[in-house]
Amino acid sequence: MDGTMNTVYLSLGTNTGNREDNLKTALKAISLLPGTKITKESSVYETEPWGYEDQPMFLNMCAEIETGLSPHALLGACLGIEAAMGRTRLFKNAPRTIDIDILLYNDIKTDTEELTIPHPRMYEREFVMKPLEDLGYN
Ligand code: PH2
Ligand code: MG
Ligand code: MG
Repeated sequence: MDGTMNTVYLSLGTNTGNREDNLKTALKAISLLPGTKITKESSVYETEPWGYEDQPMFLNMCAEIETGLSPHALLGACLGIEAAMGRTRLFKNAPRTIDIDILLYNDIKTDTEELTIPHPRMYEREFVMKPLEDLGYN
């Protein structure tokens, strides 16, 4: 980290356990990451499961953060928070305590095996685009 701050948009989703608490716990953990602060939070939306439909309703929201972490460091941090919150990955689109996805990172484009920015499916997902609008993105 060299002191440069970057503007990042994150998507959060949860559909098991106490979903409100899961969002709060995840936001708190994000705010405690090195060189990171949360600058905007969207409203929280209850949404129908997309992709794999036979599972509980989600709560979704987006957050804008300022961070000195690189895209890959931030990805590692988000996966670490997911794991610490008990996230398991039984199958694609399975129910989860928390999913934290990097949507946008400044205006960079990157496409590696671990990380694609902008998030490749964000524009087709109402549960992402609606909360993102709350943050002034359009
Ligand atoms: N996340 C998915 C797949 N389907 N559906 C809703 N409603 N909300 C999500 O966050 C979500 C989903 C994959 O990450
Ligand atoms: Mg996701
Ligand atoms: Mg994810």
